[in-house]
Amino acid sequence: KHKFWETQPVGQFKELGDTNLPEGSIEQPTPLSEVKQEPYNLPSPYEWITCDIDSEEVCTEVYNLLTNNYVEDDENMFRFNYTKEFLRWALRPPGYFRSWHIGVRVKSSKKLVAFITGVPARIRVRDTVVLMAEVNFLCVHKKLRSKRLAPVMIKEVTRRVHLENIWQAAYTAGVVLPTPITTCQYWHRSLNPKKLIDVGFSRLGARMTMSRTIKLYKLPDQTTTPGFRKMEPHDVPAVTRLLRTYLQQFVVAPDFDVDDVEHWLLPKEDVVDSFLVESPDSHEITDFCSFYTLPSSILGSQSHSVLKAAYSYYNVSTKTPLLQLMNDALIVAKKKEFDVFNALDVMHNEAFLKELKFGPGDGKLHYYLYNYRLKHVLRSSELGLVLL
Ligand code: MYA
Ligand code: JJ1
Repeated sequence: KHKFWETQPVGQFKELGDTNLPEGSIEQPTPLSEVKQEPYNLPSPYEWITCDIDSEEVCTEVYNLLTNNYVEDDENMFRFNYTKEFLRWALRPPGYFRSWHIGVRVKSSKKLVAFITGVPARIRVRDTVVLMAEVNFLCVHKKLRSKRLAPVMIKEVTRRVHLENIWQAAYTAGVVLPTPITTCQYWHRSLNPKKLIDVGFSRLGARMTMSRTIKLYKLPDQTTTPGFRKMEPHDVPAVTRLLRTYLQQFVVAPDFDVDDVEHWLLPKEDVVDSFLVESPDSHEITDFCSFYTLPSSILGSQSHSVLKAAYSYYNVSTKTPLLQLMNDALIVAKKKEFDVFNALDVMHNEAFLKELKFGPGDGKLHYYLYNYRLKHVLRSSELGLVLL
């Protein structure tokens, strides 16, 4: 059934429930001299390139490939529309490798037709911090689908990761592959219900009018938590301490240091927003919330072309109730003119989703590890990792 994935060091369906298999690496590292030194063969019309994402021209080509060919919902009504600034942020974290930004071009025309990326990350699994690649943005042009290009791209990124002496990876997908470490549900909180209904993202509920719906989702103009403010550069050490302590409780979570927090959580306009609560009396940083900006193209609407979505990222509550903190996050997202606020049921998110009027979406997100076996499938609330 999975001719490619059956050959890879990932948990297999037939192993599920076999508690004799140990947790940890599935295959051991080989000496770097034994890693294949030359790229995998592509069908002859195509060639590998390493994408220089710093180059405006290359970044535009990647952006155009993804804008026209990346992930869609199951009814093909919306397509992720990552911005160039977002891609640069996602692909250049501390210690990134340019060689992990991989493109495929048509030799004759030089047209970019496929893409896959990795970025390095320290991921803790139970008590062990593992250096991994986070693999994302796998995309094959619509006209080249089902030609088995994806397995070659995955093998090539694996080879280039191995050349850096890294032997594990983390990734997510909307499709079921062998085998998820957990499966998360997407939830959606309407901020601009009229537009969402107009473009088919949501529907008027039973016995609901447009004006009742607008009233239902109304939010105050101002946040309510005293000391709630945007994160600033001088907050990086305090936020790192807060987040590290918080993430300890999850089975799988990133091991963020100050450089990671500076990169991934310091606000970047139209890319990532972060807020914290500074206690008015003690000036302690007690709570934190963040979301990233990922618009979607609206594929068949006369009235609108882009859906502006915020995605819940990392949130920490120690003093402010999580419900109140996330209500403030909704208020700032609404003010910034997001149409919808999305979240997965990871970490403690279940504690606010229903009460803050999020509804379950029709999408699921499966999380995977490459060359690392877990004995049991996790509950989504045991996951402390959000991938972009
Ligand atoms: S998830 C986002 C993926 N992108 C999209 O959904 C965009 C729209 N779709 C496409 O561009 C294509 O449909 C793609 C497949 C490129 C997805 N992850 O070439 P094919 C398997 C992994 O004939 P195509 C993200 O970016 C499929 O099961 N495998 O198919 C994370 C089959 O294998 P098998 C996938 O449709 C990516 C084979 O590919 C996925 O033309 C993480 C068919 O190949 C998928 N999302 O192209 C990648 N979809 O026969 C893994 C299909 O066995 C990283 N397939 O079932 C692993 C870690 C590597 C590093 C390790 C380091 C140590
Ligand atoms: O956005 C998603 N679904 C929306 C739109 C559905 C359009 C028809 N298919 C949705 N809307 C309902 C919202 C409603 C608001 C009021 C309260 C009740 C709910 O459900 C879904 C997620 O739910 N998104 C996708 O399907 C996109 C792909 C998801 C898989 C992503 C793979 C990621 C790649 C990894 O790098």
